[in-house]
Amino acid sequence: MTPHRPAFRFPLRRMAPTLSAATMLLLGACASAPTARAPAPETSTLAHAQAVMTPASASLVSGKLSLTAVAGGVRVTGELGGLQGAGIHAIHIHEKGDCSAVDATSAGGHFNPDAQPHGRAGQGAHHGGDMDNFVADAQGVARVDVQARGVTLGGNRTDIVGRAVVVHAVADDYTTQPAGNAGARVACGIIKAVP
Ligand SMILES: [Cu+2]
Ligand SMILES: [Zn+2]
Repeated sequence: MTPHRPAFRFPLRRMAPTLSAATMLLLGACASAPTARAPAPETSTLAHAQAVMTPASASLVSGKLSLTAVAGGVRVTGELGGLQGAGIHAIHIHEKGDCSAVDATSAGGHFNPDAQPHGRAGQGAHHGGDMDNFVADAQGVARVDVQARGVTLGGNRTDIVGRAVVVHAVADDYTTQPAGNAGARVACGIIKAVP
């Protein structure tokens, strides 16, 4: 009789493709797409600019506004006259420095360097050109002191020099897209650097 060779059976270790927990974590991290990076904030390279406001849409609104670079944006101050008595009015920075159209539509829409919805400056998402409403007195005179946030005097992407300030017939509701339902454009002025 032939000696029976014992058949040593080595159990086949099933090498299941088990990945270590650490590897899984790494894979997971790589799988999730990186979140869109916000563009780098710019700083103003100019201290001052001004906008001489002239009537639009057959209004009598005019005046001179001073623009000053401040932390986080640009402050707009000055006096406007010729408004139709007491009332609340929208004021924005529009994308094009072109006030040639009689209704100032040539100034384009609100300056919006960060591709945001229309809103209220400093409160949630808003255009770079969005600013708070101002109030006119019974004589139709208004002292403006508002601020745009996320824009600069000089710089590159967020520069507002060469764009336009536009005043509207009624108040901005800070909500309606794309421009706050602020009515006709009653004054327009191109933003120019002050030497
Ligand atoms: Cu406007
Ligand atoms: Zn806006």
